[in-house]
Amino acid sequence: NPPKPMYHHLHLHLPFFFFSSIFCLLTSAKVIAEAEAKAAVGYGYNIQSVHYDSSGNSLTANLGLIKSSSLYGPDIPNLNLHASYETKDRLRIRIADSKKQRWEIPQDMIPRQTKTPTPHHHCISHDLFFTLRNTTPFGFTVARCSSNDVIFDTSPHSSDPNTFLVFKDQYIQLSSSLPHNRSSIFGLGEHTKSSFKIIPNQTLTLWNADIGSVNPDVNLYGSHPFYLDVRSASQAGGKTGAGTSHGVLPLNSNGMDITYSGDRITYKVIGGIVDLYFFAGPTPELVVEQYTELIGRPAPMPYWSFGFHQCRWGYKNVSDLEGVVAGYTKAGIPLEVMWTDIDYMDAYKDFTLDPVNFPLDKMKKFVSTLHQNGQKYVLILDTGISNNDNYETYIRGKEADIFIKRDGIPYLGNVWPGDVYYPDFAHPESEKYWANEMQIFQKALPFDGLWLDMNELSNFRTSPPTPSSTLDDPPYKVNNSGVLRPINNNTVPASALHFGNITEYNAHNLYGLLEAKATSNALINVTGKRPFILSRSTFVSSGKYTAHWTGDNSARWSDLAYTIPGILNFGLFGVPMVGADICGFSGDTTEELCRRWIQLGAFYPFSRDHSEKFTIRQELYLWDSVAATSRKVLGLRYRLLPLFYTSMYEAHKKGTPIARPLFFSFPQDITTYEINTQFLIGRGVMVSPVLKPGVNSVDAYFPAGNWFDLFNYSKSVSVSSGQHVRLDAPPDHINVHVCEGNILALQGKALTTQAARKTAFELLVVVSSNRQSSGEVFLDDGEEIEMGGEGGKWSLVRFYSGTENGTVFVSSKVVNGGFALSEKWIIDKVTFIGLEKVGHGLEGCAFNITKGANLNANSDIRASFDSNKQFVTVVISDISILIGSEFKLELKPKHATE
Ligand code: MIG
Repeated sequence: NPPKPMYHHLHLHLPFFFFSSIFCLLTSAKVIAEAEAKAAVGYGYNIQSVHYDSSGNSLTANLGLIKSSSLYGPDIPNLNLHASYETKDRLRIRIADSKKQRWEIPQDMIPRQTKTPTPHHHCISHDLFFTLRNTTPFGFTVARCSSNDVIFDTSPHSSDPNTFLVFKDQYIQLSSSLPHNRSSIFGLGEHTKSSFKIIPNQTLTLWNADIGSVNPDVNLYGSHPFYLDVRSASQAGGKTGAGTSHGVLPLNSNGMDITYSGDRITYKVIGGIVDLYFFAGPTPELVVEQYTELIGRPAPMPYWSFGFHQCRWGYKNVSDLEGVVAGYTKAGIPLEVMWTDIDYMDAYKDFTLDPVNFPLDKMKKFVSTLHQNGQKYVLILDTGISNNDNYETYIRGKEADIFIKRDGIPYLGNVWPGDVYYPDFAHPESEKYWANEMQIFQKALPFDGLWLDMNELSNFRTSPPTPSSTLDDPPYKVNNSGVLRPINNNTVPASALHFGNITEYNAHNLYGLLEAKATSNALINVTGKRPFILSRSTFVSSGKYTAHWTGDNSARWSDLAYTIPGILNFGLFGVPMVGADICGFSGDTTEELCRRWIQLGAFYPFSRDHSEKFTIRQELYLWDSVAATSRKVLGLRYRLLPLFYTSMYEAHKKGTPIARPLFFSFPQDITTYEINTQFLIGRGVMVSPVLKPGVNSVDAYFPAGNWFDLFNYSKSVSVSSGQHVRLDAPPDHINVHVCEGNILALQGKALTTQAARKTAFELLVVVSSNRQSSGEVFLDDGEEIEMGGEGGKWSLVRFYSGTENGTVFVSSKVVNGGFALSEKWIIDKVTFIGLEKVGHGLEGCAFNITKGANLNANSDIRASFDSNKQFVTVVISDISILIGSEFKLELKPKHATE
């Protein structure tokens, strides 16, 4: 065994970096001999020189290769490492070839916010510190000043070359140890997972592919190399409190395998550079805020898109569509948006209509009727443009010369229309082309949103590799679809070229992002409204442009459960508007599965029923029990629309997901890190679905506090510390609870969001004995391009509740009241729940509005006990308070009962 290396820290003049040197007799010869005995992937690098920037913000080191190895191609001999504090919460470590420019995601594809850094003082304005270790080979660590907790540690194990930095043209390896048992990591998608927390001993592959999400653990449609690391309290007397969180993003678009063992994470990437960003947190919420500050905040979604959507592959014709819409109306189930899949097209050509089954005149009438009824219409677009000389969209594309090329000519793929060419969204002219096609079609048929499918890119043809190219068949093979399929399998070959000679090899994972970006810009230009786009393929920053659904799941109970980790992951990735095909895509669903699925799906941020052609029909009105439960759960969803929409606003401003893991609100409760079957909407509404057949109860985890059933306020769960509780979940019921400390602005049930928005607000004040309750509501017209932008027409109202001199109150602060006042929105009901019996047993209490006006003279007040006689509910109804002006309402005890 080699002697243990000893480190000593050398304090430099600029105090924020430590520089450590190895101090031992370990000979490099011995290390190399051992490495050779293993797979000789690489021998690492040594530090040759270090330069500190005078501002104290950054450090540059020159690295030299110790010895070359031949596996996966020649090593790059000289590297340049640059570590810098970009903001007070963000550290960046970039390692690149010091001689030659390599592929990096261009700024115009993903604009990174680059501020001129102001001098940062190590461990004063920053909580992260970077240490370069002058070992053989070299390594670096990132640690937290406040606790000394090491969050990333690339120190090589001299006997294990798999821990060394390797940097070749088509193979980059970077490895960090992680503290055993103290680090819970989330993210690294897109994969179908039964566990939200990433389980040790697996390889997570990122290479966008048209692989159904029914397949667990393999690479799917999108790539997000970001992870969130939530630490449990350190045992060894350290200062890390449970829930202390940070984020790590290797910003790289190339294919990669990420292996995770529990105490080590290793990236094996087939191109680009090392461009690592660390986000200091220290709460999960702050990590996502800092991450989306870098990559861009989520796009606002139109208000209507929070309504319920119905889709199916295989609708036969316009009367089939009309029948579905009528079915919903007749059953009294909300339907906001009707969709058409590829069936509407003429021979699967984008921007065309099947003249027989979906003729223009009938479609126009259909869409105009939807619009008259306050409903919307969304249609699908596939990426491949049919190679057909009579097809104008193709002719214009050919003339604009914007198709992806290979060997100097447009590359011919094959998808639904047969042979196709793919628009190159890296081409500066492609957006104009795309917008023009959209404009022509929009004029003919005023659709409200677009669904972008097959953009991985999907190709029914697998073209043979070009023999001379190392791109089509790289030396290191990522674990494509779990079976080492060639990267060219069913996609555009890696040797194909985008504008500016960008290879498909490098830009493959970016296609869906670039298409969504072009589509978003085009829609804004064409409609002048806030766009709604649903994209299957995504990458880092896609949330700036699009919503996402988890793709082709199956009508099985396992897939119902997978949807929760899937949706929570996209929240972390900055794509908060996300859902899964309700009732299951492939395979025949059942009444029971569909019933349980709509109970859960009613609370997905994006709520859409969708199914595959040739499966049985699964519209919600088809079974009486599904219809009944749909009315109930979608009824609650529509009452909660202001919460969904206000959460959208929060996501847009700060990146905070709409559907959140429990640990976002309860980071110190380490049990929440393991929860895969429940989630929160916003801060305090918890959804605990049934995910198994034949059961009438659910074991739900409740973090400490008082929780109230949102369907029936008098049913409560109180736990003084986190606890699993068995709840009744009869066939028609899903458990949805609100936690003490929250104030929700609810509206009335309705069949469309437009109708729901015309109802008065109910303020639900969930009183807390140990803290103030609060909440907020954001209101605008739901479709202006900006959300909460300067000069926009919007309102934001915050609510507070607490106790003053034994009197419970609720009051508001209005940030911007004009819009709400112009809409004359009122609160006609204030409900207090969770009042403690003692002191507030308030039969016969009174209320008083001490600020703001009650426009109604006939107000009513009633108090009641909950079913355990533990809490009191007080309902003040028939009041009329303008939501856009500040008010204060006090509850006056007359005499306590019991
Ligand atoms: O090759 O358009 O994920 O939602 O129904 C299948 C037909 C293409 C895949 C999508 C799915 C959609 C289907 N599409």
